[in-house]
Amino acid sequence: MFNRRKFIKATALSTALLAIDQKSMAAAIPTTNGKAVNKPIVISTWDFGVAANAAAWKVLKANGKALDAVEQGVWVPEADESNQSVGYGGLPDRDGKVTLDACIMDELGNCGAVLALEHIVHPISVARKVMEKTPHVMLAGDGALQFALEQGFKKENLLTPASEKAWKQWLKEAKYEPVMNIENKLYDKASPNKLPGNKYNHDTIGMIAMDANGNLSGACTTSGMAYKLHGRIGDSPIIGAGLYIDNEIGGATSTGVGEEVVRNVGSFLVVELMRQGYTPEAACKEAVMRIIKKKPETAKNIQVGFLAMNKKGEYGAYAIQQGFTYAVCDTQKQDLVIKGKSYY
Ligand code: SD4
Repeated sequence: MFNRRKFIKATALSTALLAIDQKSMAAAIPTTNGKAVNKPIVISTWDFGVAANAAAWKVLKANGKALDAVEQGVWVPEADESNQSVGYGGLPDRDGKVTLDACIMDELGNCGAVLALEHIVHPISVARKVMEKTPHVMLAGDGALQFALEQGFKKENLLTPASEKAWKQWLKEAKYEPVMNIENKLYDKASPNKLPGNKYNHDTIGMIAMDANGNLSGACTTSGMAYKLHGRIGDSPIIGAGLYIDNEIGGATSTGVGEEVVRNVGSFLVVELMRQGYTPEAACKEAVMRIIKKKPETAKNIQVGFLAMNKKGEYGAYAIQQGFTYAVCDTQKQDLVIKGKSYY
């Protein structure tokens, strides 16, 4: 039956589509249901995602694979010593050791992870080797380091003078509980909990890319929560928690207090919600609401943010606290930073 409202909506949509410029039309390939797919595209957590996306974009625009894009994208913050929450220069645990967590997942559901890896600047590449060269998914601690060295990675000191100084300052009070992801609420105020000399308290990079062939991959890498207990693992290297990719549906990644993400298997949840028809932002919001519902008092003082993309190249995010940003790079715009919506 003819439905007038649907017809008007459809006409408006075609007019809007016509308005898309030539450049983006070249990249927009219609799907079977007639909707244009926004690809290639890469998104990643926080402002520092812009530089990471730029490196990933080089791969994507040359028709490279999403898997290579996400690996090379997150190399940027991993190697950036001014970034004290990822890779080289990351803040150490309470024993002064920089221990890194990372995972990677491709369009076939292959994945690899390293947990509490020390001395290697690019844990994401070790995670990729675990995925490609072993029958396993995760390697931890000394075993992960041994494997990395066998694969030819160089052993380096990751504790920079700035991070060592911040740790020594922290040791003066050395509260048993590490200061968790308190974000802008406490962090921006002159608070006794403020971590000294530390621009990035905790921020993990999570990245999701879709290449020109429409295949998705993701990467997630972090030095984890500053001054954590030695051996503590967060959500970032856990497939399903810090990252999840399903090439039929989309991908999701997380940042914030890893324990709460693990408890709710956050990224898997977001992807499953998208499977049920949720938009990326609505799926992220629902995953955040689960955390808040289970622990309303805890949630008031912590940050968790989810970022997701579906197979149409639509994306969205949602966080508990304000201040969560993410970076987007597609054919339209290469350095977009978006403020994620939040509960508080
Ligand atoms: C962790 N989720 O280790 C990481 C830290 C982080 O933004 O993402 N902070 O729990």
